[in-house]
Order: sequence, then structure tokens, then C-alpha cells
Amino acid sequence: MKEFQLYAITGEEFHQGRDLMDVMEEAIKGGVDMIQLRDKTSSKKEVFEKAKKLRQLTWQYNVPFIVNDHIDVALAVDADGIHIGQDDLPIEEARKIVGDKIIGLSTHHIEEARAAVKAGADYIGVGPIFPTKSKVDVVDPVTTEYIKQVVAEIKIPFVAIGGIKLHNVDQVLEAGATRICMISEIVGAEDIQSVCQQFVRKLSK
Ligand code: 3NM
Repeated sequence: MKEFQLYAITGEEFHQGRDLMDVMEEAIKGGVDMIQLRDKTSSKKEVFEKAKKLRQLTWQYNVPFIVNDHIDVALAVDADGIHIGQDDLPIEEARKIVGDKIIGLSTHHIEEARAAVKAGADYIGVGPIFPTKSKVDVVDPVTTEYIKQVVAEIKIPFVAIGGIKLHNVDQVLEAGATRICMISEIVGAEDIQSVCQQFVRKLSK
């Protein structure tokens, strides 16, 4: 898996009417180095159409492209990987389908992180660190304590997620995270490039 540090997830409810491709291109220009298509409401066909376009964009900029939930869509557009949750297909089964593509798994507890390593996940999501309105079935914030636990024990890459903003990201980095993932703070920003550049500066300190 190519190294990454600033991971942006689509969230069209925050795009303020802007085109999905424009929003994600701005993010990439600002320094986002991993993109995930996450769409819990559109039809499979619509998700596929969006994935196809994002795949072209991410190839153009050489940025890894991950599809949330839809393993079939990920394969159809030759995405770099999939991101799944605790209630999805077990990692071992997903692995049979996607082969050596990236598999990311959301985790909310150290037990889930340990299980993810055992099952062969390529990276884990660690969150939600702070309260967030971007995920409906979200659990209570795990706080930066969970980051510290993961840093101490888990040897695969992890990305901190959930309610991360420019004003609180320092706490996340101080806890030991080296990769951060966001929806609203990036795709909902007025000046997406500038916000991403500020995150990149903080990450490179
Ligand atoms: N997964 P925002 S939190 C998609 O904890 C997602 O696994 C989470 O959006 C997890 O940056 C989350 O707007 C929402 O808070 C992230």
C-alpha cells in the first residue's frame, strides 16, 4: 500500500451544490493523498457512475482510490481498495473477492483493532475521535485515548477519523496519529485547497 497521510472521504451533503469531481480535485490539489467514495443513499448504478469518474481523476493524479461498502463497484472500476465496517462481510471473505487490493476496516475499540490485524486488514480506521454528524450509526466518541492504545499495540497502518477539524487536529497528532481522515472539514470547506494545505503543514511538523 502506498503511504498516505491526508485521506478525504466524499460527503455530497456538504458539497454546497458543488460538483463531486471539482470538490475532490480541489482536495487533491491541496494535498489529499487518498480518496474514498462513500455514498450510502444512491443506487448501485449511481455509485458506479461516480466511482468511474473518480477513478479517472485519481489515476490522473496518481492518488489511491477506495470505495466504501460496494465491493462489486470497486472491482468494476479497478479501484485500489475497499473500506468496510464491522457489520459488513468479514475481512477474510472480502479478501477472497478483492485479492491484493487494499482492505480498510472501521474500528471503534482496541478489540476490533486486534481482530482486524488478525483477519488481514491493510489499514484500520480509528474513530470517531470527536463527535461527528457525518455518520448516522456512529458510536460515542472514542477520544484520543483510543489512538494512544492503537499506537502502543497495533502494527498495521491506522487513520484517525471522526469530527477532526483544523482546530482540534493537534490533539490527534499529539496522541500519535500520522494519518488523518475527514469528510466535512475538507469537502465542506469554502476554500478546500487552503484547508488541505494547512493540514499537510501540520502533518509534516
Ligand atoms: N467513520 P467527519 S467517523 C465515515 O468512526 C466515518 O469509523 C467514522 O466525517 C468512524 O470528518 C466518520 O465529517 C465520519 O466527522 C467522518
